[in-house]
Amino acid sequence: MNIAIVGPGAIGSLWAIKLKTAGHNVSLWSTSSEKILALQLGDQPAQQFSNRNLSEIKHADLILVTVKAWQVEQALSPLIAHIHHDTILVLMHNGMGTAESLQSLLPKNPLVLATTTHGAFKPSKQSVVHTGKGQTQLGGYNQSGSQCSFLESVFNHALPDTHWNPKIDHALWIKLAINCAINPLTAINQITNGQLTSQPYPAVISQVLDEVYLILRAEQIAISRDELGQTVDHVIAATAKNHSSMQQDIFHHRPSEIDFITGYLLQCAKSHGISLPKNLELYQAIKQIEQSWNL
Ligand code: KPL
Repeated sequence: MNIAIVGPGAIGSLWAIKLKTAGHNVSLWSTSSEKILALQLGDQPAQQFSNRNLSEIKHADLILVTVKAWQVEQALSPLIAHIHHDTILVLMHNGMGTAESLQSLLPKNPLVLATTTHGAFKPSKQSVVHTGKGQTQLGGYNQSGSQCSFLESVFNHALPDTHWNPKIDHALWIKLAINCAINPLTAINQITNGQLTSQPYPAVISQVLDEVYLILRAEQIAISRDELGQTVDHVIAATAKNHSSMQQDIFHHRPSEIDFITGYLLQCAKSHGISLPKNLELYQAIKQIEQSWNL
């Protein structure tokens, strides 16, 4: 397939290398103005990719968008006029809420949503490290996207385990719940995920999840409150040494994904007429930190 990766950060670069190694024609669209970019996974030989080539965008069968949620519109708007209406768009990022706006920008294109637990790290512009093997789930957002289940074998062949999930909204909501519990607290307190098991955090996480659970129920996401707590505990244990993405963004004074994580949850809560005071407090604390950089 002709595949373009928009936003070759750590996860995008990992997929670029894996899909190219699997035999696809992979190009990149990054902010760098260089026409050719080299990427190297671990100690494997570097691979060369065409970069910012509009002809590759025009002929792409699939565009994998791996920028952060808040960058999706900005990254795709210069490309919209060049994207063929049959090109499949796959969104892979933390948080929710971007599919709605992308659907209105490209109403005819098949739209697929993805969530991954693979860990990747980019120590330099050229090199990528696969820090943790995980799972990827894909599922259709619109009707034509729902007909793209063949992508399971394309993605799984390049980087297992990948599954097609006809109920991708369920997987995305559970990932959102995990991010609501872990990301703001680790960012505000500048701690690792594992430090959330020390006092006073377990009680705060419990309050956050009680509120998230109200919205999961309102959205008819089938999971019990106990299972939700166990899922979050499991992720904290499995990623104990990690710094969450929001912890790193706040540390480096980069805009965080808060509007697409806790912000998205609060918007849904509002539409259901439900108030979530603990999540609102965490949302406002992150916003306050971000605003303090501009003072
Ligand atoms: O998705 C993550 C993130 O950091 O954004 C978790 C699962 C919390 C792992 O750190």
